[in-house]
Amino acid sequence: MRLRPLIPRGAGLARELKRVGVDPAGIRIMTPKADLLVLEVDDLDYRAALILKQELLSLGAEAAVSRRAYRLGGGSGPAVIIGRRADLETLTVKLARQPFGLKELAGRLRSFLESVAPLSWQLAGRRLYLDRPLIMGILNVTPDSFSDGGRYQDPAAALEQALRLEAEGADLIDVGAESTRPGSKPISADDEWRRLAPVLKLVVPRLGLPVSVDTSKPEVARAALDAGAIVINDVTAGAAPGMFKLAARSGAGLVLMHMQGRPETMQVNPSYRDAPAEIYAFMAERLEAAAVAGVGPEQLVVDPGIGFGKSLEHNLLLLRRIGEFTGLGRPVLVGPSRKGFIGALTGLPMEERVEGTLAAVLAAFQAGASIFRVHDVQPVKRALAVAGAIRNENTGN
Ligand code: HH2
Repeated sequence: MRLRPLIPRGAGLARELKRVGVDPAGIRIMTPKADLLVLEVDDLDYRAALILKQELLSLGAEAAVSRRAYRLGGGSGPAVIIGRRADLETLTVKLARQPFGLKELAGRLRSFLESVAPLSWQLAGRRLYLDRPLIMGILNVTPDSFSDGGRYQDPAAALEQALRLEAEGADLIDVGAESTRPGSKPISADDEWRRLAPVLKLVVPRLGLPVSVDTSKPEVARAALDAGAIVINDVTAGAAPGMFKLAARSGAGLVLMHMQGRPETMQVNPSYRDAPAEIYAFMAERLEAAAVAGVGPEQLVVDPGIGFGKSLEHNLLLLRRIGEFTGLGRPVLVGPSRKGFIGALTGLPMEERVEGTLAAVLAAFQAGASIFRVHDVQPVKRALAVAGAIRNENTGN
C-alpha cells in the first residue's frame, strides 16, 4: 500500500494574502484552512474504501473511490483522500480501529503526515518541528513543588540544573515558580515574579534552548517574555483575561492545559461522563477562543492535564486515548512525570518513579503525544530515541 500526494500543497498562500492586505494575525489563522491534502492510496480493499469514505465524510472531508467499489463481489483498487491536515490527523485515530487494511493505512497516513508536513510549534522567532518527540525539562523554582520543591530556588542552583537538563537532551526548559500540586495555595503575581526574575535573568542568556514559563498570570507571563522566555505554559488554558492577547501580540508559544477545579481542591472528587471526550470539547473551545483573540494556531499546543482534577482511572484513560487529541490539529503535550498515579500503581515514593514515568511517556508517545514535560530528561531522551526509531525510521536524536 502506497500513499502519493496528487496536488502540491498551497505554498505561497501567505504571500498572496499579504498582497491582498490581510492582517498578519489573520494570515496565521486563515492559511491552515487552505491546507488541503489530496492523496492517492494505490490499492485498497473496496470494503475498506467504503468505510474510508464514510469516515472522511463524517469529518467534512472526502474519499473518491471507484464505481466498482459499490458492486458486489469484492476486489480492490485505488482511492483518493481529500482533506485538511487536522481531518487526516483525526482519520488516523479512527482508522486505527478498523479492518480490511485500514489499520495499515492509518499507520502510513500518520508517517506520511509527519514526513511531508511535520506539525511545528511557533515560539516567537523560533520554530520547533514535531517530526520527532520533544522533551520539555522541568525546572521548579518553588519552595513546595511536589517532587523538586526547594532544590532550585537559588538562581545558581537553578542555572546548574537548567544546563544539566540541556546537556541531557531537553528541547526546551519550563520554569515554574508557583506549585500547582494538589492542595497547593495560590501565590500573588509579585511573589511569583520575585522567584522567577533572578532565575530567568541568569538562565535565559546562558541557555541555547527556548525557555517556557509555567504561569497562568498574564502579568507574570509578560514579564517573563520581556526577560527572554518564548513559551507560556498555562495550566488554566488561557482563563485569565489578557493571556490570549499577550500570546497574540508576542507570538510566543502557548500550552493550553486542562484542569478540572483549582489545585487546592481539584483532587477532592473529580468526575466526568467521558473524560477524553469532555476534555477534547474543552480544548476545541479554548483553541477557538485563542484564534478569535488573534493567537496563531501554530503557536498552540494542547495538554489534557494529567493529575489536574483526575482520578487514577481518568489519568489512565487519558493516556490510553491521548491520540484522540491529535484530531485537534495541534501537537499534544503530556506531563505524567513522577505524578501520584505512578505512586498509586507502583507503591513507590517520588524519587523512585522514573520507570513509571518512562512507561507513561512511551505509552503516550505510541498513542500520538509528541511533547513530554518531565523531570528526568536523560532516561526519557534515551527511551524516546528507541521508540521514535521503531515508529518512524527516525532516530529521535
Ligand atoms: N504539571 C505540573 C505543572 N505544570 N504543565 C503542563 N502543561 N502539564 C502538566 O502536566 C503540568 C504542568 C505539575 O508538576 P510539577 O511542576 O512537577 O509540580 P508542581 O506543580 O508542584 O510545581
